[in-house]
Order: sequence, then C-alpha cells, then structure tokens
Amino acid sequence: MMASKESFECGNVPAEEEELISDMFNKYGIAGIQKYTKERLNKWRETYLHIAITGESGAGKSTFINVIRGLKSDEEGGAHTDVIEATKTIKYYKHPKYENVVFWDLPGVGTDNFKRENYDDQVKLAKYDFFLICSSERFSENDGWLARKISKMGKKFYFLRTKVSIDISNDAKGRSFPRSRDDILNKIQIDCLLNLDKHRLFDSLVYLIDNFEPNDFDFNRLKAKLIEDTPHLKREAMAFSIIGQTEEIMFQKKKELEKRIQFISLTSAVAGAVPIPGVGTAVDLAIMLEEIMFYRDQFGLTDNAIKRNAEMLGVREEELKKELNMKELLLDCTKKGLLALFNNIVISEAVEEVAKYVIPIIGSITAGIISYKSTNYWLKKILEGLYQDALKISRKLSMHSAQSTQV
Ligand SMILES: Nc1nc2c(ncn2[C@@H]2O[C@H](COP(=O)(O)OP(=O)(O)OP(=O)(O)O)[C@@H](O)[C@H]2O)c(=O)[nH]1
Ligand SMILES: [Mg+2]
Repeated sequence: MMASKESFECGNVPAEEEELISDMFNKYGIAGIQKYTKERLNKWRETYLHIAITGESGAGKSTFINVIRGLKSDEEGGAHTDVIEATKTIKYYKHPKYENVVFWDLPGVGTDNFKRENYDDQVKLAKYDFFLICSSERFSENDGWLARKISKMGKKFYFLRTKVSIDISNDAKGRSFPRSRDDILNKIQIDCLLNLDKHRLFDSLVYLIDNFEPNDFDFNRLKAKLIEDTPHLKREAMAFSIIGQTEEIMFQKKKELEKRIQFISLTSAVAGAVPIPGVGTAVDLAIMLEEIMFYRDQFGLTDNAIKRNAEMLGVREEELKKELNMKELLLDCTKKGLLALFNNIVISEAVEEVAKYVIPIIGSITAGIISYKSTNYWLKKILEGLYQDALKISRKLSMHSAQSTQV
C-alpha cells in the first residue's frame, strides 16, 4: 500500500531528509526507503574531507600527518620525515582505513618554490576544508599572511605549536630551579597568542602539541575540536576517522553514531524484521549487529582494542572486560549474544520506552512501526552502554598516564 506524503513521518529525521525519504517512498514505495537509508548510512564514506597541513620546513608537518593517522614514517603509507628539509612538493596522504579523508602535506609559504605571489595558484587554497598551520617556534610573518588569506575565504584554520616536549626539557636543562610544566606551557601559549596578535590575528586558536606524545598536551583536544567544527556530513567522516580515546572524542563520536539510529531503524522497519521470542518486539538482528560492530570499532571496544588497552593498563584482558557494562555483547557479538542481552534488560522497561516514541508512520504497516521503535530503543540502549564502557576505559587510561608522568 502506498501512503500519502502527509501520512509519512519518521520521528527525529531532519526535515529536509524527511522530505527526501518521503519522495522516495511516494515514487518507489518501501524499496525506495530501503535504498535511501542504505545510501544515507554510507554517504560519509564517500564524502571527501581535505585537510591542509602547512608551515615552515622542519615544523613537524609530515610527522603530524603520520601521527594523526596512527602511522610511523617508515610504515606503508607513511609520510617521509627528516631532520633535513624534506617536503619540497605538495603530497597527499589518505587515511589508512577511510580513503575519503585526505591529509595534504603542503610546503610552507616562503619556502624555496612556494612564494606568496604564487602560493594560492600552486596549492589551490579553495579545495581544502580546513588548515593546520604548524610551527615549532614563533609563527612567522608568512604563517600570518596565510591565515589572514584563509580567513578572508571564510575557511577555518588552527595553529599548531609543535615539539613542546623539547621546550619543557630544554627549560629544565637551563635552570637551577626548573619551572613547572604548566608554567612553561602557559608561557608558550601566551607567547604564541601575542605573536599572532602582531600578525593581526586576534582570538586565534593555538594548540600546543608534541607529535611524539599524541596522548598528551592539546593533541586530543585538537582532534575533538576538528570534529566539532566540521560541518554536517563531513563531520561524520571526521568523527569516524579520528583515532583517539579521550572523553571529548568519545562524546563527539557518540553524537554522530546516535544520528544514524533513525536511519537504521527505518531500514529495519522495511526489511521485514522477525519477532523475538520472549521479547515480543521485532528487530532486524543482522542490521543491528553490523551497527554494533561499528560502535565497538569506533569506541575502541573490539577484542584487539581491549587487548591493547589492557596491556597499556597492565591488567588482564578478561579482567578489563569483566568491569564493563556490555560484557555479554563484548564476549559474544553474535545474534545469540544479542538475544541474551535483550533478555537481560527488563522487558517491561523496554515495552514502556518503546511506547513513548513518536510514531514513525510507514502507512499502516504495523510490523514496520514496531520494528522501527524496537530497533531505535535497543540501539540507543546499546550505544549508551558501549559509550559508558568506552568512557570507563578512557578514564582508566588517563589516570594511568597521569600516574606515570608523576613518577
Ligand atoms: N621532539 C619532537 N620532534 C619532532 C616533532 N615533530 C617533528 N619532529 C622531528 O622534527 C624533524 C622534522 O619533522 P618533519 O615532520 O619532517 O617536518 P616537516 O615540517 O615535514 O619538514 P619539511 O618536510 O622539511 O617541510 C624530524 O626529525 C621529526 O622527527 C615533535 O612534535 N616533537
Ligand atoms: Mg615534511
């Protein structure tokens, strides 16, 4: 049966997307919705994100590109880094897992073959989504010129002050009474901001990082900011491709994962979901399992990731798993495991929650409505559970690293 446009509503889907889904339904019926949601869920994988990294020779551009992709310079796909000038031409490096996320290694303004007058023609500034301007010292007049130019184009840029570990150890070497790490970092931050003010760049964002300590200083804060500042679909690409386990990053990832639930629920609703004995609602287990695997991957909760984290924390993998909420799911991420989890969550709670949902109406197909609501309910519950587990590990990691810096 074909429903009229007026009778079609899909819960929390943004208005413009609801219209698209509605059109697809009116034109192609259920198959149209299926096609739309499937494509919509994977769209971010085909959405290109071009990130430009620039700055003077030796600033640490190529090293940063490796570190943010979780690679070493001599690994396959690693950018060449060197103590002597290395980046003389424009090169790009794809994310090892998601090829649509591309990091551009751009020689800085004013280096040998890249003078101000031709810089835009050579690097084509308009094609990048945003810019990271690196310096291991003060930002130069050329860095300032570039930032002002980018700003006029309405694009975002961030300053990265690299190699801060060196500043900290050098400071200690040159003084009888070493200053605290926070004092030194504050000094660098203020110095960078004053220096940027001189280049007429007020209120700039400066991140202090060390490429060899990506879990320290502002590195993870920068990653979370990049996700936050990236618009709409591109943001999904950014959020899902960023590697990192801090609370801020997890929060950004969760926000993006949550948005997918409405589309998965729609897919489940039209896919002819099967009722689950004992639970009384209907969900499409295969679709859910695929999504849950994606949650685990994003939150660092795959078997491999938990093993790595356990090693870092100096505990046994099983011990770490035992402390997590979603242990059933982590131990057995199969249809059987999922059913066991459903049985563990109080059924009355589930039914009540399901009944509260704004009804996504797909004509009069009752099974579809039930399936939509059930999938929506379970995925939200599981996403929250896995998110809390990810936070638990993240807090343990940060406490562990704080303790080791104190030693
Ligand atoms: N301690 C420390 N060393 C770094 C950091 N970033 C880069 N380096 C080192 O600094 C040197 C230059 O790094 P690259 O990444 O090659 O610098 P680049 O900006 O790509 O330089 P060009 O290719 O010449 O433009 C290398 O020896 C790196 O190992 C950092 O954050 N901390
Ligand atoms: Mg380089």
